[in-house]
Amino acid sequence: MIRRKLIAGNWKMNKTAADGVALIKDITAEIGRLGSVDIVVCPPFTALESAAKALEGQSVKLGAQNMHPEKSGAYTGEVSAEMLRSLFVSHVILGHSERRTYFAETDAFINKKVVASLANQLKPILCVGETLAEREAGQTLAVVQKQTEGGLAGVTAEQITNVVIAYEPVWAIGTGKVATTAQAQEVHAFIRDLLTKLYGAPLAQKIRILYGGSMKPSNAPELLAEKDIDGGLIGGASLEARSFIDLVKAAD
Ligand code: 3PY
Repeated sequence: MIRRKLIAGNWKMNKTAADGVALIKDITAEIGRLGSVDIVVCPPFTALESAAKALEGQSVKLGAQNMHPEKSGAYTGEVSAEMLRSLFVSHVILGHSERRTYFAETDAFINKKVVASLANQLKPILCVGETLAEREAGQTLAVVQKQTEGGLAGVTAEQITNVVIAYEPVWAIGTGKVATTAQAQEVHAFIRDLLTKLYGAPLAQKIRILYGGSMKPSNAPELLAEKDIDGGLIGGASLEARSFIDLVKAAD
């Protein structure tokens, strides 16, 4: 089963709207129509509208970094799936470890967002991953299982191929430390097995599992060569056109 590789840039809290447009122009000038890799950029909310305009007619897709599960209401500072759809957003990162850690997001809350995103035709990029303490305590697979099953509760077989999973070991995020290829592949294969148990092999083989955590052009080719690593969720290296383009090319 051939899965198209997906490279998604998580800009986090970086780039004004104008900076975002400039970066998108540099990226699309070189790889806007690359046919063999799916590409998503995820700017902050404030840059989504201008990013959507800059992406018109391009094959690069637009993602958001978060959303609230409710449709509307008294949720100061939050943004709904419908609001994202109105800006031509197609993907949304959910359950990133920074949201789990700094904003105390639980699996149950993340699951509500996953369900709401799918109900609104958004493709969730569900992030899972263990902390260093959990890895050292031998809990990696148990943590990843709990987060994956928790995040996917209620997601149907009809919906599951619209979900992207991102395995992001927390100890590799923003630290410059990368999981070895073997460490990453072990967890990706474990997630694929779990998806097989939950949804059956034919569907599990279609689901993309990205690696995230200090992925950059120098380590990408080795990681992307692994059988269950279907792309990357890219932090720092997505903020600069050259490194993001090189990552996309590594996935080509
Ligand atoms: C990183 O690589 O730093 C990320 O957190 C990607 O989401």
